[in-house]
Amino acid sequence: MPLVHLVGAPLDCGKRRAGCLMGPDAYRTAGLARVLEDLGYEVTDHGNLHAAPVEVPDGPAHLHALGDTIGWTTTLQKAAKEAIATGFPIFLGGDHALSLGTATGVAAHAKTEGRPQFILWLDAHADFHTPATTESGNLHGTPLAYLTGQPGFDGFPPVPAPVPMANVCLLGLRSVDAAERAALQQSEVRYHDMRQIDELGIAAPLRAFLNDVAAANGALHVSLDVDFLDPAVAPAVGTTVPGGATLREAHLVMEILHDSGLMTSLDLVELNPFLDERGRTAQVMVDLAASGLGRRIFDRPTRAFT
Ligand code: NNH
Ligand code: MN
Ligand code: MN
Ligand code: MN
Repeated sequence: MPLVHLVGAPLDCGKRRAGCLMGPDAYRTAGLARVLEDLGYEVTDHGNLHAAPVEVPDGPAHLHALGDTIGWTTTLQKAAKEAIATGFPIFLGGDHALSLGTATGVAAHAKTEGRPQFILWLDAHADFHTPATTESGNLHGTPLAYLTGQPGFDGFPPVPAPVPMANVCLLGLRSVDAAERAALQQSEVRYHDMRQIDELGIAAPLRAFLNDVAAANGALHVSLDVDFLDPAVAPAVGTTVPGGATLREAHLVMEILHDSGLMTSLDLVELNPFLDERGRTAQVMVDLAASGLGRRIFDRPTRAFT
């Protein structure tokens, strides 16, 4: 059993609506460490990090909290690289700008091991803007462009090991801006929107991706945005989009991930406890993490068909 590192990243700079800074403590309150210990893991909680100080660059005026976001990226890239060297890191967000640092940090580690990095992005949104294309100016909408090495991230730390587009898979899409849509359609990124999930089920596209991760002996970073889920099951997020994954679809993804043995790191992002209802979204996210790390209803259900 690998050591699990809980890394609190209470960043709230990736968008304007405040509250994600309470995310790490909501996961702790919902019992994440205990749930993982019950599964047999040794768990180390590293507490909450804070952003490295940076001189605020004169970025384009439309970008929100550029300096803070660069500081967090610097901090998290280093923390991720360190944590993954000795265990399985779970990064407790914080908004999705967190992945600018975590995903590039774990990819840097994979490079030192000579393994290709793969990314599974579970999200209603594509997060494939560059600072030049984002209309909102919210940098939580940009990590996939950064980690794949797209230009335009002036002032950010260089990406030590850009992830090839073909190694990225998005599941759950239902809110994609025009610039992202155009860029995705021209790229080798794999993307599966909710319509495709409705038609194929969620397991088929996931398994196809995991086959490629396994064939390449890849490392797999999974980034789970609360809004991947339907707002009826996960209301505590600033950017709810109806028509999302059901609770069981999300658990099935996490269960298949664990069975695959391929997942090497995990982000839990965009939880805004200020918007939650009696902690239920925090609890859903903790339960999903538990499924991803091996919690099962039964080890071996009775065979359904003979
Ligand atoms: N695409 C929009 C933007 O760039 C929304 C991004 N919001 C998210 N991403 N919650 O997961 O502002
Ligand atoms: Mn390693
Ligand atoms: Mn996101
Ligand atoms: Mn989202």
